[in-house]
Amino acid sequence: MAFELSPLPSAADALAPYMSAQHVQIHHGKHHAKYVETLNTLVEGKPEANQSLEEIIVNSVGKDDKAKIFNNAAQIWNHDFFWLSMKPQGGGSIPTALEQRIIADFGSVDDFKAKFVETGVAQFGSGWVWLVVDSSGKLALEKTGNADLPLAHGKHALFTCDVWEHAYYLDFQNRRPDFLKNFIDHLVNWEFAAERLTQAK
Ligand code: MN3
Repeated sequence: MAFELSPLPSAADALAPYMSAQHVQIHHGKHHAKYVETLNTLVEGKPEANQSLEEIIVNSVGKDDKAKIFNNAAQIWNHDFFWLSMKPQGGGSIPTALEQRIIADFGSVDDFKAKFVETGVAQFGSGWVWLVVDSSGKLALEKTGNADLPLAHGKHALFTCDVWEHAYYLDFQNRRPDFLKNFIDHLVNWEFAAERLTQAK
């Protein structure tokens, strides 16, 4: 049983003009697909071939001899989650239950958005920025390096944004802050995040 590249939740041009079709095609069809291809090579004939991505991630995190398997499995999970974290006509109004939690934990929606951009900019080098439910049950913004993800540390994510350079260079060149602001204002799928919040333990 081989891992497969998950299809995009909407057409490659559906996020334009905020994320170009050319970017989506390369990011999904080349970068994301490559992690799937590599993981299938790495797990061939091994117990991991019959495990879910989540099982592989949890079982391989922090193990030096499993680093390649962790990195590729985690990057598949991260990208699957990233595509689900965006939608056409994204951004905009936030479902009430989630908005109330954001206001309670960040002060205001504007403060939350500013902190999201700040957190993504603060990730030095490749990584991801996440809205998570932390161990005390509060919403928190977190950054992770390279392939690392909240799931590997027992945390529940509501959405993510890719801050690897390949995620923004084609549309935004070196302007990571502009890419992050564009994501939170025009791309983020608040309904998906609100649904994830209802699934938090
Ligand atoms: Mn990426």
